[in-house]
Amino acid sequence: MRITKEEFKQRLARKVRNYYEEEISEASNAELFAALSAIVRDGFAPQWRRTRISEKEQKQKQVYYFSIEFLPGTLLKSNLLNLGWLETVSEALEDLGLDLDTIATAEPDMALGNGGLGRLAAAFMDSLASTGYTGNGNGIRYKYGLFKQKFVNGYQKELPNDWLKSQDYWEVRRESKSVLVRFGGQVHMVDDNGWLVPQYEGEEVVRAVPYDIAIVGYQNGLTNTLRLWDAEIPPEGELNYPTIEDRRRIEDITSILYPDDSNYEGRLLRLKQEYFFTSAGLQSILNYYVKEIAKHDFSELPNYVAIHINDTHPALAVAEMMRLLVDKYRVSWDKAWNITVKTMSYTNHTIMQEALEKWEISMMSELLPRIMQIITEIDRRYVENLKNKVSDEVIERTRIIKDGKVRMAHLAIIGSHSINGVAELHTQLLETEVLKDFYNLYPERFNNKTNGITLRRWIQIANPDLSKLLDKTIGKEWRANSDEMLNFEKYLHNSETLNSLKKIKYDNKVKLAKLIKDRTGIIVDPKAIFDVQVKRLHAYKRQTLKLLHILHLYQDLKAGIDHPKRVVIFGAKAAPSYVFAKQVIKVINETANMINNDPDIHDKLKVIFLENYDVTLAEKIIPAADVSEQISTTTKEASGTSNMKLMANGALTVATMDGANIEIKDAVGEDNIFSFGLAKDEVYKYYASKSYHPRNLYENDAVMKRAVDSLIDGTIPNSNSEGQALFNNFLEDNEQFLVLADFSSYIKIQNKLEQAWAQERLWYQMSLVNIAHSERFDVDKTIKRYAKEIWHLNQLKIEKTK
Ligand code: Z16
Repeated sequence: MRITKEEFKQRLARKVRNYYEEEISEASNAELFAALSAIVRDGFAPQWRRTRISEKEQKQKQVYYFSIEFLPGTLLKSNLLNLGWLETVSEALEDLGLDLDTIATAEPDMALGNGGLGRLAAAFMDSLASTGYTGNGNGIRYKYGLFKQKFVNGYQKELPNDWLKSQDYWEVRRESKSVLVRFGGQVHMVDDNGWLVPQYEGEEVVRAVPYDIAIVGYQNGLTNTLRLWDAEIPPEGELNYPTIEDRRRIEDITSILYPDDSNYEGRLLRLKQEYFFTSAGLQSILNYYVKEIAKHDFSELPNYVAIHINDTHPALAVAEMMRLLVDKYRVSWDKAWNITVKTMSYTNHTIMQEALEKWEISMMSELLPRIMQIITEIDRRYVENLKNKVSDEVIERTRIIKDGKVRMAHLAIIGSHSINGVAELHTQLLETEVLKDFYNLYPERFNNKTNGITLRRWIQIANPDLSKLLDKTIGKEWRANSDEMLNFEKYLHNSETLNSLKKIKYDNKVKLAKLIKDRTGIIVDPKAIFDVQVKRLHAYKRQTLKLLHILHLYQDLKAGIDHPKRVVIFGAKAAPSYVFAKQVIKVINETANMINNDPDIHDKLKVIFLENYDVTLAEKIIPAADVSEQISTTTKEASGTSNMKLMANGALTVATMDGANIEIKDAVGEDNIFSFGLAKDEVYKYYASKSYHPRNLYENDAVMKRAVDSLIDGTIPNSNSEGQALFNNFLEDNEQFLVLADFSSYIKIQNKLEQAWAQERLWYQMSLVNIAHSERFDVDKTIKRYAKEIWHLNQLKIEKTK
């Protein structure tokens, strides 16, 4: 549905009058946002309804993406873009003396995720709709999103993120679709006409109420649904006279997002959350199937429904599906198992041991007695089936239950027909190292799906000037079809284009410099190299290596050795309980303070650690980056996705050959990336032979020693104990992230980068190549592979709106 400027202005005036009895000129920014978002909702409502009707008519197979995190950020501009209204609305507002970007600041950032995994889930939602598939999200409507980060004396402090305070403008509560989820109590199996069915006693009943969020496809008339569940007291009759305590316990289930990225916490409440949204989602899928598709013939289920398990948090879906099929719908175990495996697929996002979920049997039996029985039976049959086919060792290594614990990854693998990693190297490591027993058992289940990013958000919305340059050079087609971006490479020797690229980057840097000034009071020179590392704070991501480089540069400058001007920009939240990560934050903040205030340094080097890195802040930092730091210990970063966003915005990557960095290098060629560090085999050799002795490196390298010593010799003020902690960590025998092993290689590549920076034309040529080849990481390509190779979906036939 197209809109004209005049129509829009009329609608806006009407909304503001209806809602607030005001004229546009009197409305506050928050009021303007409320009115504008209402107009957008009215805009997609007809196509949301039409999509739902078409689904019922065409009965196409649908995917349900189960994820404990979704991290969409803000939706106003992305909905405007996807409706095809962005330009018109932006210009109309300008006519009225208003500014869309200002109005957009009133929208709270929907931070229902920690980092890469949650952001990927949100990108997949946007992409499923934009590529024309019917895909549904299934997750949790957390009352509090990921904490807001503040620095107090250089220490991280966490504040609650009360994003619903101002109401959510995009969600629709659908009480009629509520279901009940049961926890605890006792279960007895009783005979009912020859079928053993569970009888529950003393369990707690929770009402799951869905809130649906529209996911508007990119100018294609399709709108999908992201369904987030809220936990509430069940209606009268289910629970007699709930006390305040009962109410609190139930509402707690969807109260907070666990703030750990790639780290597992064995809390009961987390297990409750996992079962809550998994059970609610499956019940609502089966309700729909019974009503709209095939009554009680479940053998057809895999032809209509694909369920994706995003990491192991929703892995209970395997057992819950069995429970519903066997107990509720009375399908035989073998048939139900066959249906379950054909329906489920699973993505692994990490090889880090500490991230793997293992729930105590005792905890699971108490909270989910029937589910624990079912898992025990799945495990028993798994062992039984493999007896005499493979060695007992393989069975013990792969079975679900081991040492009193339920291994969730094993449940997901055994219960799914597809298991994928998120980058080529990661999948290869799953097959040959981490999951090699499973790979030998089920080689056909394993496949790779390299992650992607939505170029709609990261180029079209975040970098409008770059978008216009692409339009001008290669035409507008790239906005719908990213293959076209490869044509940008034809402009490699076009001076005008290279100059435009330089100007666009400079303008974006000026804007970011203003933000930095406003938030920190620090003035940075937009002509300096903007060197960016934005991601969660984690030892394996090695913000520490960047810190050592900063200390090295500082010491060089103090000693009269010159370097080009550089502004190092960090954005990173640490999990609140992650002590080492918080120590790193403190040391970086104190180092920044020291350098930024040292008159000898002037503005040769600045270190800026921006508070509260989230999607909204990413949209401001990434378009202004010259350098992208992707320096994880090789083998540890499953994929990474900030690497892709930065590349798409023309930043040059400094990269270890880890995760998707390898594929970035493949795409741009080795001359257009700065790669360094240990290779995968060298890392594994160190691990296998336990022969990494960082103290030897430190004693024999004066440059390294100088940088590392500055952590403990009083150079950096106010961080003695934290500096000492980092120092001890670096020098620990067999330190697992190999920071010092990569130090000199890192310094060398940074020197090479400085030389490239001095050759301006060359730099922007490299930048241009990176932009052109970011098409390889367009999430639409990733989603099409999932749709074709894992979910077996067909596109919904829907009329494109005029
Ligand atoms: C997460 O964000 C990731 C892995 C994980 O086990 C848990 C969480 Cl919350 C990240 C990976 O670290 C990152 O490499 C990857 O790009 C991202 O998931 C999406 O696949």
